[in-house]
Amino acid sequence: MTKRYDMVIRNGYTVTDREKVKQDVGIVNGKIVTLGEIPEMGIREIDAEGLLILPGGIDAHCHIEQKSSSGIMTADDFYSGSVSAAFGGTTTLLPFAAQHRGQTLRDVVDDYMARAKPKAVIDYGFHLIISDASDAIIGQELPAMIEDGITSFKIYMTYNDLKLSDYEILNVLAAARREQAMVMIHAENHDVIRWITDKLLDQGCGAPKYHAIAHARIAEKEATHRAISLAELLDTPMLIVHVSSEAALNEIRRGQERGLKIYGETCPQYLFLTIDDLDKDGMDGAMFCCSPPPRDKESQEAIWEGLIDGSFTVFSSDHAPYRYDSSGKLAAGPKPTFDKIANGVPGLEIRMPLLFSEGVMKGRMDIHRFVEVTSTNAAKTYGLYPQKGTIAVGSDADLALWDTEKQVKISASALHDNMDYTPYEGMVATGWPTTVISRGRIVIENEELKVERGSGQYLKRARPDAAKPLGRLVPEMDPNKNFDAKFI
Ligand code: DUC
Ligand code: ZN
Ligand code: ZN
Repeated sequence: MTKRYDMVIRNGYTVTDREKVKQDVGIVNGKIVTLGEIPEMGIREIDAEGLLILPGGIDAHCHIEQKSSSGIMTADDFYSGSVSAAFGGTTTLLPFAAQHRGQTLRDVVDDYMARAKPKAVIDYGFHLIISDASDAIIGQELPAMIEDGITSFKIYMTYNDLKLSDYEILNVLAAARREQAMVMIHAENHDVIRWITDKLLDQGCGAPKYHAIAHARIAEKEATHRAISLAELLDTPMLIVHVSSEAALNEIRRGQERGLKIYGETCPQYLFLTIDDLDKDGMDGAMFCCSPPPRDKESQEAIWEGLIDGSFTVFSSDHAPYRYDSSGKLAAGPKPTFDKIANGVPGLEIRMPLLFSEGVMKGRMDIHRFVEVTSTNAAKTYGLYPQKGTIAVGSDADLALWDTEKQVKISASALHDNMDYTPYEGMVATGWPTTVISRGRIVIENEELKVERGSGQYLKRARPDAAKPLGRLVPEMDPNKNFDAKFI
């Protein structure tokens, strides 16, 4: 007798952003086709007794096989990166396809596609990083990329080789509004950072901890305020990435309170690390240098609050893995000044388990909110919902079966990325995904990888609803009536 289901998962509780239900999950051809009681047997039967069945995570901000603007390659390629993500319960990756000035967007995307296709073990899409905002790029190339399913892109307000001027940002926002793409922005004031850096170096203050002084909170707050103002002028939705401080978070809240489509993202490093980590012996603080930097205990609390109260939309890893050796953090020499240390920390694999452990298991965060910030909202924000990000009939069978009692001591040697350290060494996570399923394929089981290289699929994304402008602006400015009119 032919079996109707490829897989049936029984005896577990499914958990979405809305509800927790004891029900079976029936899967055919990689899709969820039945939820409820399933009398028939599946070709593959999974017993989820005692486990929670969550949507697979979506990591919407990670740097994989990406060369930094100073030419340093991340330690993870699409194989090690995707394997590591899967071991931590993530089933979809949205890394960056990063344009270096002078490159066409088409070349950039082709290049990243060619790297990812033979290696990724879970599904993936790309955001673009746009460093060249010339008319040709913004006017012609970008619309073609959006049409091809890359419906979000990141721009920078800092870094010499990436930074756009406010004028250029406005051009980019106008294009995003027209094309209904989501703009992600790295909001730090470049000149503030540069000025403080120069003063610190003049005084001989080059140790890693000064990275956090140079990347002052005020630089993040000012740029966040300015970015939101520019988005408000053009009525364009915008997502502020990797928010580290209460001051920047409050700017986001104020924008949201004014009814703007402003979204915020935060990351594990702002919940679990502080500036004290950058002040470790010798150069060890380099392992914790990322931008914006981890702040203090009070900032951690404020960031937790924003995650719990709904101010943040997504929780991403910002995995930017540079090894603690001459290929990565110490590429500029054995004792570089802080401004020469590659920015970034790894976090693909620990992103969900640490938040689950410290948030859900310790009673700070509701499990539905956990699902929302680690999966559902990313799908909605980036045009993947309801294919990804939920457990529903018709959705991809991307699932993580969590054992809430499993304890794991985090260590670099046990993680599956290609790093030689983890900033979270020694932390103990309670709760870990033990079986991870992507499009009905078992990816991780019994602590083993079960799929082949290159079995992940590229995701052509829709234009996100979240990227639709509010459409409430005066279309043309009448200077005699309203000198403050907004327009495009
Ligand atoms: N910005 C990122 O998004 N990731 C790593 C470093 C940075 O500045
Ligand atoms: Zn950034
Ligand atoms: Zn990043």
